[in-house]
Amino acid sequence: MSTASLFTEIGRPRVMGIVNVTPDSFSDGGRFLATDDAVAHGHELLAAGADILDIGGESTRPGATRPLVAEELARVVPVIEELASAGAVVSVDTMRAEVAESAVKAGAAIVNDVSGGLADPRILEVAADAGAVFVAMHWRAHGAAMQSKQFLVYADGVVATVRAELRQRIEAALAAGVAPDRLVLDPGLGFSKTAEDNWKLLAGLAEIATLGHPVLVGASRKAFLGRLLAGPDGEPRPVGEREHAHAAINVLLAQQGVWCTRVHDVRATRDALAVVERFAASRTRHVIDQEGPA
Ligand code: PMM
Repeated sequence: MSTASLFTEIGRPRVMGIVNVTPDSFSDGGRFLATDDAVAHGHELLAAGADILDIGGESTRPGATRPLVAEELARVVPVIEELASAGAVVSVDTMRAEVAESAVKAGAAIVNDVSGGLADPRILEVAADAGAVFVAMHWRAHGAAMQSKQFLVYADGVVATVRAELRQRIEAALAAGVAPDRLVLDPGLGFSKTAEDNWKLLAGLAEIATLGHPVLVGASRKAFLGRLLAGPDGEPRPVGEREHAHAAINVLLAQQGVWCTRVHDVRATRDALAVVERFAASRTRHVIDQEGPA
């Protein structure tokens, strides 16, 4: 698939299925650390209707320690090679230029950098030279520090500040040669954000979209959903029991014209989006029946 066709209108958000080849990701760490398990999981996600597979070898959870470059490469490159050669549209979830470089050589069409090019600025040139799509997420600090007080300050309100900081990432990406039609923005839910910030960003996606690039959102299984669904004892709902709420989030994302939703459970997401698509078709018919064809 050409990268340009990734942006044609299909009436619903693209679904990016997550393949975490890590020992310590917050929801599925350790489950797909072996290459064969990760590849098999990728095939399951494709069969469930994933449009894109996002393959990552570094956990970005708060407090995580970073793997060595060699470890990250050994985790992701063989998985990308196998899935890309099987025809999947592959994204690499990395903050490192060196990993992105090997990933695009192995067949990745998308570089998904949660730091938006801040952690290792050369990654922007790597994406540009490869003609890859670049996902620039809003980010302020690595796992160990990201939820500390200083990184939770949004002087102009979270939506306006995230928008302004993403605009700087756009400028950096374009200056490095990333094509404007290959640049995607992500508000970075949970990354130096409180639960309240995440909800404000979800409500303010239209403002992010006014920057003129497609928007990707990753809400799947995140802590703000666990907190929303906390029991009477105040304990957050466990990670594996947040999917119904996430289905509702996917409906909201579709209604706001989001380009892509990054998810663990592809089947549940596609089911929710099927409802949105069917409803939209029915509403169009209803309008035509009432008003006649244009
Ligand atoms: N979240 C995580 C990892 N990578 N990439 C993008 N673009 N957006 C996100 O919100 C995002 C990401 C953390 O979640 P995980 O540990 O389940 O992968």
